[in-house]
Amino acid sequence: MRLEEAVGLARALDLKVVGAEVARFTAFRPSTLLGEGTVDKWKAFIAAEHVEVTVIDGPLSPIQQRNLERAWNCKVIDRTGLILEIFAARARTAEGRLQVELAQLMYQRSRLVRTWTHLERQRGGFGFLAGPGESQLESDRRQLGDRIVQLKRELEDVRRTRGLHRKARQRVPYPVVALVGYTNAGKSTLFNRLVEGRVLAADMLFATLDPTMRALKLPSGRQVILSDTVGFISDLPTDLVAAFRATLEEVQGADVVLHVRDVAHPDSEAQRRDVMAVLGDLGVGGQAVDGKPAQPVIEVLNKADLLSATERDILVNHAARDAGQILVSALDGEGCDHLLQRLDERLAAAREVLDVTVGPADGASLAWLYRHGEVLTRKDDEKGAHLRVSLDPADRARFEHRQAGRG
Ligand SMILES: Nc1nc2c(ncn2[C@@H]2O[C@H](COP(=O)(O)OP(=O)(O)O)[C@@H](O)[C@H]2O)c(=O)[nH]1
Ligand SMILES: [Mg+2]
Repeated sequence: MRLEEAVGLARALDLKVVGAEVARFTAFRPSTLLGEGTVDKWKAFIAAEHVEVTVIDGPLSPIQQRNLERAWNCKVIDRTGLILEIFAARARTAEGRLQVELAQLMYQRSRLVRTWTHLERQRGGFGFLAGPGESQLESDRRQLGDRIVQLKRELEDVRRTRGLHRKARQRVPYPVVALVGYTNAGKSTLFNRLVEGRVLAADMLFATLDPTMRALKLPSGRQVILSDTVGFISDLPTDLVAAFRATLEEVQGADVVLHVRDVAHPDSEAQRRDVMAVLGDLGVGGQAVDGKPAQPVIEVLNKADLLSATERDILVNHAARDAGQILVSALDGEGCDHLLQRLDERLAAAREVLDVTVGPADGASLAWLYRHGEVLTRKDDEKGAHLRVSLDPADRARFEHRQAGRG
């Protein structure tokens, strides 16, 4: 399972995985971590397959990393390095990006320190032997330190102005549906399955900007943006927790959250609790925050195709009694149409009814309301059109923002 997760993480970075194996080692090797036989075996494989990156799913010291890179003649990264790469590629908000950069710098700094201690030990503590190597490290370390201080300051600024994110959200033209869940739960497979054949022209915009966002049309004709997120990772190194949470910040702005679960996974229940706890901390799902109702969370019970008949019956029964759960298989498509319908219902249920007057000269606003909402009643007079409309909360906020911009 752990190996599968590591492969999943590598795939999240769009790396093509050509080989994966659990290495057992009997003795601790400070120089290369792995035993000589293992290093040689992989050296042949790496050369034959033209491997460009090797991931060691555990911590590597800088020395071990360098020695393995030399032995294998390819880039070698460890678990923390890999996770940081994923976060860096996926952080979307300003805060997320800063938080990830901060974690990266701290990681680099810890490695510099370790290299330095190592050199010092070799020198046996004779200060006068300090060579150019040391001063280079010293200055690298100082530069990193300066940048870290600066980043922390920027982060505070960003946090102070966090309310501005809401404005950014109002600019998104459709309700946002975010996929969350553990790595390997099947988020990306479901993402691709759901958008299959339903990609919109407007999607071109997102396709070029960001492959993890897609516009799609629900059965009712309602358009939404589906957003894949960074997955939860088991045994996340503690230094990376803040960076991980920052990558989930976009979920706070979502209109509906799809919590994708691998129900065939032995730790499925524990994973569910982890995800719900973190979402709760972020103010997603559960109770209303600041008078704003928390967005609905739909639990997507994925990998139905892997269940035994008995397990399946149990979950089918559960899901039948709970509108918040749906059994699907992203792999064979089972339940996916049902899921899209459920999404439609959730978005419709959240609709708000409001009364607005649109001036006679404001044809654009009128057209906007007809396009995004459902006009329930309309009366026209010399002041303009008086409408009663039902709108998604997200659209209502966008409409108000739009009107404020005009006023
Ligand atoms: N059997 C089965 N495998 C699935 C299903 N959904 C995803 N997978 C597999 O699970 C692995 C992880 O899927 P992926 O979508 O990358 O997970 P993510 O990390 O949550 O994005 C891949 O090997 C998928 O082929 C499913 O419904 N059934
Ligand atoms: Mg994925």
